[in-house]
This record gives sequence, C-alpha cells and structure tokens, in this order.
Amino acid sequence: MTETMAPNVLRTAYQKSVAAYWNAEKDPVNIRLGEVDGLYHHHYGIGDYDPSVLEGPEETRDERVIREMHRLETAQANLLLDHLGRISPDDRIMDTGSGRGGTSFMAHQRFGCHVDGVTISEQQVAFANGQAEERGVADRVRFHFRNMLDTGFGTGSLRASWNNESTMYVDLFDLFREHARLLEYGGRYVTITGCYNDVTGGRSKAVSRIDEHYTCNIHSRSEYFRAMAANSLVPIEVVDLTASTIPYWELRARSSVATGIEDPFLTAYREGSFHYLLIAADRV
Ligand code: GPP
Ligand code: MG
Repeated sequence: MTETMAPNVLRTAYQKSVAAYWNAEKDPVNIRLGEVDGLYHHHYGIGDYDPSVLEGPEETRDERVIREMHRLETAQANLLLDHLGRISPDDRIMDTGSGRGGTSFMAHQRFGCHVDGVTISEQQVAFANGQAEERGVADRVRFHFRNMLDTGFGTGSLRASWNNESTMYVDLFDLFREHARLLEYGGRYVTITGCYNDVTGGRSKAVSRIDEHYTCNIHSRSEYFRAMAANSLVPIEVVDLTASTIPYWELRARSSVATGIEDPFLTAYREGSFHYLLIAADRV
C-alpha cells in the first residue's frame, strides 16, 4: 500500500494508556474463543444462542458455551462484512482498530482482496501478523502499528474501511476525517458500535462503568451522524442490533469466562440508555 511514514504513533498520555491495556491483554474470553478455530475477535456477538449448550454433560458444558459465544461473535463480523458492498480481489480495504485480526482474515477469505489492519498495540500487530504468516496470506493481509487518526496510507486508496467496536477510543470528527481522506469516491465505511442514547440523556451509570472498564469514551448516537455529515460520509443503512446482542451477553454472563462487565452491558441495553448499532455510509 502507498504510504508515508507516520511517526509518533502514540501521541498522548491517553493513547499510551490504551496501548498499554491492549499490549497486556490476554483475557480468556478472547483467547479461548479464538482457539476454537483460529479467528481471534475483539468484539461482541449477535443472534440467539442455542439453549442446549447449557444442558447436557457438565464436563463438556464449558467448551460448548465457549464455542457458541465464538459462533455469535463470528456472526457479528459476518454482518459487518455483508455491508461493505462489492469488493473485488484488486481492492484495498482497512480494518481500523484491528485487534488480533479476526475480522480482517474473514474479509480476506470472503473477498480475496488486500486488507490492512491498524492498531496502536504492538502486541496485537505482532500476533495478527504471525497469524497472517501461519495462514499463508501475509502477502495480502498486513497489520500495522499506526494511529487510526493519521494512518499514513494513501489518499483515495481504499474501496472500503470499517471500525468494529473501536470508535470509542477516538474523537469521531478526527476519525471520520481520516476515513474520508482514505476512501475513494463512492467507497463504503461501516461501523458496529455501542453508543449512548440522546433521548435518555448523557451517560448512564452503566455506560460509565463500561467506559471505566475499557478506558474508553462511548459517544452519543447523534455524534456519529454529526461527525459523518461533517466528513462527506452519507449513511445508507442504520441497523439497531441491541435486541440481537442481548442473548450473547446473557450467555456470556453464565459462562466461565465472564469478566464482570456483563451486568453493566445488560443493564444499559435493557434500560434503553445504550444501543448496539451498525452504521454503513458512502463517501461522497
Ligand atoms: C473490546 O472487545 C471492545 C471494546 C473495548 C469496545 C467497547 C465496546 C462497546 C460496544 C462499548 P473485547 O472482545 O476485547 O472485549 P472483552 O475482553 O470484554 O471480550
Ligand atoms: Mg471479547
């Protein structure tokens, strides 16, 4: 990919603290699910779980639940990819806040195109590039230690880009300015995100607990549309996934890999102070 060097990846004390969190992260809720089939996700799940995973022999219940949670997380990434539009093998697309690479590898499997992932965690870059080597796709799927607000990639070089649950670490106006710069005319941007509800007011206690847990700053719903409109990104589809992510959190709360953040998510979604949204937009 055409790129200039983007030095000073970590520019602020805040960005350094977020990088430190992800460099140290080895949570079973992510590692054990990734081990199911080698796709390591850093996002949540959608769809109903099969209740039979909670029944059956006690000795194998844990493994059944882990597999089922992983299946719901993979379904979430597939839904995001369904909204990227037509991508051909020569196209370039970007996974913004790429984590351990799960969505990037799924995108490459589906479209056969070039995928560049960016993350401010050097551990995640190393892990995901290792996976790309193991999968034999390192010539097409690459991960970079870059700041998503200033990637250094070429202007107009992308057919599509996305943030799968990573917008809550950055200012949305700065973020969408960079996506708009990178996307070609008519290119597609997609995000799946949690946002707080303007109708119920500011951050609820449950939303604040989620922010505290991940060191992030969840934005309001309206902020997404203001920041897109200001940066030549025109929404074409908005899908409220709140009802379809609740079963994932219910199953996760009963699993051996629960982290303690399950109750705040369930409370925030059920009380209506928080939504799980997919937004797809075109660059004009
Ligand atoms: C982490 O996924 C996701 C975030 C930090 C973004 C917060 C998302 C919102 C919708 C507010 P993960 O898979 O690393 O988290 P966990 O370790 O809890 O599974
Ligand atoms: Mg996870």
